[in-house]
Amino acid sequence: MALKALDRRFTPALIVIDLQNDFVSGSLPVSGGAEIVDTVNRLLDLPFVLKIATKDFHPAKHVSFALTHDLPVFTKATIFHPGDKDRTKGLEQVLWPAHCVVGTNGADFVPGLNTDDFTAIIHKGVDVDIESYSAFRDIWHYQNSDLTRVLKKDSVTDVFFVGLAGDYCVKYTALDSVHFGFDTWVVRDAVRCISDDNIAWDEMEKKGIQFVESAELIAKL
Ligand code: VGL
Ligand code: ZN
Repeated sequence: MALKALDRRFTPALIVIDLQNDFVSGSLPVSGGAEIVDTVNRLLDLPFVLKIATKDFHPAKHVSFALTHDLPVFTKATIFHPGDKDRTKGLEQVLWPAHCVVGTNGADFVPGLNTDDFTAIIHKGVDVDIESYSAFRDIWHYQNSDLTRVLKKDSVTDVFFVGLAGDYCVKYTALDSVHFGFDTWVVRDAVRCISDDNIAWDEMEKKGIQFVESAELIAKL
């Protein structure tokens, strides 16, 4: 067993989820979001094989915005995929304040984030009528992004997640990372959640996501 552990390929990638102005100081601020930027920068100095960023990147009247439906923010509504002609695959989702609109400052990376070494930037939620929390695929799983291919091309074995928000885009991307066959880690002190409960952590742990602190990772990589 020990030998097997030694033989094991370990090709780590870092994925920085949605460290954008709107999630830190803009229309959908995640409490404590600004605190993780230094930690993320320290992790970006480590020898990850790939350093990938994601951006939430919505058109002005995106389906996930409350104003698109003339409803109050943070209400829940059943959203249907445009290709779902029978209306069987509707999913209940939160309607958000408008955020990360293409071409606005809210969609930009937060100031201070070291963006120099990103090998790819994955944009999500770019179609007006399709919502995507995960950087791998939309909420209905109609379409996959490039992310799996990008990771497999470099034979990535382990994916480490940091960023915002822990209970939405980090969680759903990490769950999909498990689904697509990667050993999946969330760097606990480099993530902040919208809701302050621990439901997201429990759900991730049950589904095979592992947790690590940035200091452990810095000591090991
Ligand atoms: C996110 C809500 C809406 C996130 C994105 O990045 O976690 N949350 N869009
Ligand atoms: Zn969004």
